[in-house]
Amino acid sequence: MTTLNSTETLLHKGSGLQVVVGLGQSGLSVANYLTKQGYRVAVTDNQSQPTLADQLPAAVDIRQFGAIDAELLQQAARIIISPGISLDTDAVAAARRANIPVVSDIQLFCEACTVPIVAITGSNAKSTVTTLVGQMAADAGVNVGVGGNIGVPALTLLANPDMQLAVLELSSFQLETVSNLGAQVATVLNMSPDHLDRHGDMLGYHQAKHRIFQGAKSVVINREDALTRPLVADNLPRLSTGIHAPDKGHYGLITDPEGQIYLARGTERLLSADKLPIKGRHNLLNAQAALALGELAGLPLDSMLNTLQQFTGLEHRCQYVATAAGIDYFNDSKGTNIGSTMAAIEGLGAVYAPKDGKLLLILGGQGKGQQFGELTPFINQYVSQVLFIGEDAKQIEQHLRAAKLSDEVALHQCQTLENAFATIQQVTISSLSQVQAVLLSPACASFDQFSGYAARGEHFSQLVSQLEKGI
Ligand code: UMA
Ligand code: ADP
Repeated sequence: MTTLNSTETLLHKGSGLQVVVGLGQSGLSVANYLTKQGYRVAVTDNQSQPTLADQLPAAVDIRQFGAIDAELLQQAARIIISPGISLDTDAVAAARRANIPVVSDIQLFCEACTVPIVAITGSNAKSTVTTLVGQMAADAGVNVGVGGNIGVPALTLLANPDMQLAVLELSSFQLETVSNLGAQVATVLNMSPDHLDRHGDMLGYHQAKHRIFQGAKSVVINREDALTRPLVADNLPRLSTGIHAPDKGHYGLITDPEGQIYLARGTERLLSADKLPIKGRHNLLNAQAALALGELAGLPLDSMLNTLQQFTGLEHRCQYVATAAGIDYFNDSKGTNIGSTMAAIEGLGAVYAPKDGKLLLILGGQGKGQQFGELTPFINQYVSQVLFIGEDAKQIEQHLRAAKLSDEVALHQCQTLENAFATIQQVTISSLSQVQAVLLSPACASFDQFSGYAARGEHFSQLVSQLEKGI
């Protein structure tokens, strides 16, 4: 570890010291990228021994771990902040007050990237649509890089010299420090409350998300959600998606007299919905978004329609796990905000509730400042039992009760997933419960009890398999 003395400080300021704040995946990619560019790079992280420290290039000789080093930040020519770290963190806020530029890895990426970018954000469906567009491009023979919030730091895509197209999933955390992204096509897929603890309120969250449109050459808009509409010039090429019959050239759904639903472009029926392996109304919107983004990125329609017929969806997103004692179990651990949980309840409710079956919903974790009362109408319609787990369980129960929850919905405080499974056994032993499906869709982050949503989903699946085996 090195600390800077005052002479070094001057030297570094003059030569443009780049300070990387946070040594997770993105921080490591930034350190690698900037040292290769010949910059002097320093890294600081709250943890005293970040696990990725031994992967840092040797050229990074300033490593301040154990706290984010405010003095080091004051000596930066530029700060590259990791998405998990708030701009309000004391040391970062002080550096901003001193007019030191603070950017994300995505800013470095868009400044260096020479190929068209498909930029995707939204409260939900980002990973699904990003993966789909990436697959559509690959199936069409395009050398495509897929990265960003999806778990592949964007800068690592630049290692591919043959890349022809970059498809980026972007979070509000990554976007809040990005200017002039200049995407070939950009979209905000949908907007529902999320990360309000970081952005303060819906306005702050909306402003961060809409930075994705800066410098965009074309846009995709969700007609069902006014908050996705960008403030851009009227003559900017645009395509829209929605659940109703579309205008000429736009995407939507057409229902024939027999009730069969089709993905449509204008009056043209493209594909019958039952040909899509991914199910539910929300996935019909996701498929349209991928088609519209692909079209504006120059991908051929026929090839994209073939991809859609092969795409089976991602793990932990309303994923069927197993049937135990006649009850179907679904893992929607990636349902980490109320918008995604609404979509999951509606999607499964449409399948189970008409058969007189009611859903059992497992909810809870870290609530991120959301208003859980907004879930109540969906719960009243489709759910008979709610089991709460995690840090904010009590608060979530209070929100539901305060929002006209039906007396017919039973509530259980369980704290952990293990306890929830004990409760499931007690509840479902009675035939009166009518529960036909159990849905883990927590509407919350998982970090109070798990290393992430994937670990939470895997734990859920393990508990289901124990139930199946009667353990
Ligand atoms: N750290 C601090 N101080 C803090 C918070 C974190 O020092 O106050 C340090 C931690 O000790 C750790 C490092 O910062 O060493 C972690 O950085 P990070 O949280 O930014 O995580 P990365 O590993 O860099 O991963 C990030 C994204 N993480 C977040 O936005 C929280 C990943 O998205 C993304 O895949 C990755 O960059 C590559 O681009 C994950 C995510 O949870 C999947 N995203 C959120 C979401 O989808 O809801 C936005
Ligand atoms: P993200 O990357 O934005 O978190 P994912 O594709 O991983 O998006 O899906 C996250 C959650 O959102 C899943 O639980 C999924 O069931 C739900 N979801 C998928 N598509 C939509 C949609 N169009 N609207 C609302 N929720 C959705």
